[in-house]
Formats: sequence, C-alpha cells, structure tokens
Amino acid sequence: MLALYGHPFSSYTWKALIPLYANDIPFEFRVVGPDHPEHAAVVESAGPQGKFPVLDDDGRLIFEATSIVEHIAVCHDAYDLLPDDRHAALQLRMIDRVFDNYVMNVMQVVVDEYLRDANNPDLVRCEEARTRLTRTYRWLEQWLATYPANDRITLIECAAAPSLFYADWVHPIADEFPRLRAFRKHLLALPAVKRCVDDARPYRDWFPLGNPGRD
Ligand SMILES: N[C@@H](CCC(=O)N[C@@H](CS)C(=O)NCC(=O)O)C(=O)O
Repeated sequence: MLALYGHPFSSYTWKALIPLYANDIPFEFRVVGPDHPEHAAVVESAGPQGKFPVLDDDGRLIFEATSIVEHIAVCHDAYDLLPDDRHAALQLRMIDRVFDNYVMNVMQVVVDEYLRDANNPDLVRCEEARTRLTRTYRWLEQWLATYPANDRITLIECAAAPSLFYADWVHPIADEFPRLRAFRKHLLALPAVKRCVDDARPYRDWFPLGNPGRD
C-alpha cells in the first residue's frame, strides 16, 4: 500500500505525483495541512527538516522528491523514469539537480521573500534570484537543443514540470528562450502534469506574488 503525503499546490509534491500518475500506480493522497495534524506528524518524523512530499511504502518512509521518484522507478517497475544503464542514468540525475538547485530553489527565494512580507520583500535578494534564474534559463535553452522532444516521463520531466511551471510565474521565461518556453508548454500538456496543474487550481490565490491568471 502506497500513501503520499503532500499538498496539491506544492511544487515538490507534484514532482512525486507525476511519476505515480504517469505509471498508473494506485496510492492514497494524504494532504498535509491544518485539517490533518496526523499527516503533518508523519512528515515531521520522516526527514531532518519536516518537508514534504513523503512517500509511505508499506510503512517505509521515503523523503526527498528525487528519492521518491527513484524509489518508484526501482520498487514499482516504472522503467521509463530512470534508465537501467548506470551511465545513462547519471545524465538524468545531473539534469534533475539543475532543475532543483538552479530553478526550483532559486524561484523559492523570491516566493519566500513575499511569504515573509508581501508588502516589503527584500528587492535586492529578489533581483539576485531573478538574475540567477535568467542565467539558468539561458543554460537550459542550450541544453534543450540536445534533448529530443518526446512524451516520455523520466526523472527529468518530473523535476522540470513543477520547477518551470512556478519559475515562470515568478520570473517569466523571455522570448529569447523559445525552446524553453516550448518545453514548458509541452510539459504542461502531458496528462500526468495537467492533472497536477488542474488539482492545484483552487489554491492559486495562495501564490504569494499573486495569482497570475494564466496556465
Ligand atoms: N528538497 C526537498 C524540498 C521539499 C520542500 O521544500 N517542500 C516544501 C513544499 S513544496 C515544504 O515542505 N514546505 C514546508 C516546510 O518547509 O516546512 C525535496 O526535494 O523534497
């Protein structure tokens, strides 16, 4: 029996939901929030910082979204997520780090500033983060020239979809990056991703920079 602890509006929760949906793996979704202190307690107990998502696989708790994707690949026969070839898998893991460390977590700097004080965010920190995002967008634009378009969902798509979805809300991907804009559009059209986007719609007004009213 699988259960996923997370929240429908949480970017890292999407990263764990996408491989479950894409591979039709049954699971119970346990929302982390004030209505379910028992869910929050499990999350608190799982990892060092009490972050979600957390996957419960028959009593075994797995935290960190990347580790959850890898767990699903290995323990639930979701072969497309990561190639068996250890050398080929290295490349996917490296790009996964790019999306977490240089898109998602940089975007989060701006989000955190607005969560701290929406009327008085530290604009210097925000500008630094936006500059870093532009630099990553430029790198991804070049990388995409080598990444063949396809409808498969691998660790890369699991990481890319939520990070590009929200990063574009924080710092829109400019016209000078057409491949990256097209990749984001392609990702949002994948059924497993679309399901995450749709399930999160009721929470859009929670976005600390304001509901962008698109996507
Ligand atoms: N490195 C973690 C990051 C997870 C993360 O930042 N989760 C956010 C939700 S998207 C969270 O738990 N926020 C609540 C908190 O930090 O207490 C992962 O990959 O799973």
